[in-house]
Amino acid sequence: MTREEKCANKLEAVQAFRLPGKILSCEKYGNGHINDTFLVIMEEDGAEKRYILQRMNQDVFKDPAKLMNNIVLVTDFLKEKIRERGGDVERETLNPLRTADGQSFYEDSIGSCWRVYTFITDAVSLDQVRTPEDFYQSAVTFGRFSGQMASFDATQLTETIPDFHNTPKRFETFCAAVEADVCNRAAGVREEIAFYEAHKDDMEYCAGLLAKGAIPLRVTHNDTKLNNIMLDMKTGKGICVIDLDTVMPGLSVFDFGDSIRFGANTAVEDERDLSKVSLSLELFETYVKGYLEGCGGALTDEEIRLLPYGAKNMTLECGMRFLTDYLQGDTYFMVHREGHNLDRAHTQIELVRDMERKWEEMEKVVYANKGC
Ligand code: ADP
Ligand code: GN1
Ligand code: MG
Repeated sequence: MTREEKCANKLEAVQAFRLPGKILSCEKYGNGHINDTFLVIMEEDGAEKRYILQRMNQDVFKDPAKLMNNIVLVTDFLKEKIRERGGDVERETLNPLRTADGQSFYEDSIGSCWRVYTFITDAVSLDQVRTPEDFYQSAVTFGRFSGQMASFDATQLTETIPDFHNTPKRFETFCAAVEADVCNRAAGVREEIAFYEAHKDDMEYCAGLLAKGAIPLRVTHNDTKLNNIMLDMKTGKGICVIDLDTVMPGLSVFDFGDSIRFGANTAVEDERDLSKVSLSLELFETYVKGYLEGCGGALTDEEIRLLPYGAKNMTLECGMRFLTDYLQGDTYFMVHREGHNLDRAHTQIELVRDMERKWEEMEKVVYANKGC
């Protein structure tokens, strides 16, 4: 079934949530690579109200019921925290709605699973940093999220994607994809394959330290892209962390690193002109400051030392995942053009090369800010 076919019953899904008023529109929305997201506009008593409808990607998330259980647990927990500090629970966390029969998601007649969130109003999610302040705000907000989740009982959570950031395992999957070469694409990407083979040791470094107990496993977000955060349109402040599908035990340095990979790149993730790709040291420093501030002193000295390694690890891992998906026929990430995953892999390779050129400066930035 194509994605369009899987989304055929979107209006049936909207109805299952008994949203008040009449449906004005239900259109594709946002730039996520995983779920099918729609903006639903309802009209009630002459006023418009917005909602986010999502078809959960069941190829990626095999058990929607367990996934939604995680989201309900995490958002209920966050609501308590927000109430304690007198915040606005409607805007500072995702709010999953219930179906008419009290379920957190709706399974339609062809097996597609849907959820609805209230729309976070007067806020934006960005695909590229506009000003360093945006990035600083996202750092503080993701850091604060990790700090808040420190007192959450991780044993309640299902691992929604096992081995999600197990980079050595991702490398094995990549090697198997090269070997299988189901689309006969490997011959055209020999250099890219060699790049990842040459970086095998780098991709084992953080995982090795975790295995030795040198860094702790924490409850982390695991998908800390800039567009997974909402910024207030008026104040510019980071208000809410979204896309909670991958909240699971993980490494703080990977949450940090994924933000750098996406947000401190001077080009967009799928830029074809590789001369635009580089690591902005200014944005790197901005994020270090904001993240350490947001975490509120929770990170150990070893975690702080490893921040540049987290950035490199996540850029290597993500690029290798894009290349793996290219080799396997683009079945995982949503693609919008021929070679889209390969273009994405190229930006990630270029970004790693630039990090390697700027490695000493990255370490100096972390050292200079470690007291933040
Ligand atoms: P994916 O897993 O595919 O990345 P997301 O949950 O990140 O899906 O949603 C995609 C986009 O939809 C986000 O980047 C954001 O722009 C928008 N979005 C998601 N949830 C909300 C919400 N509750 N309010 C406003 N916008 C949202
Ligand atoms: C996906 O869901 P989205 O678009 O926020 C992916 C991340 C990748 C990212 C690359 C569940 O994130 O792991 O880093 O694309 N999410 C999942 O842009 O695989
Ligand atoms: Mg997202």
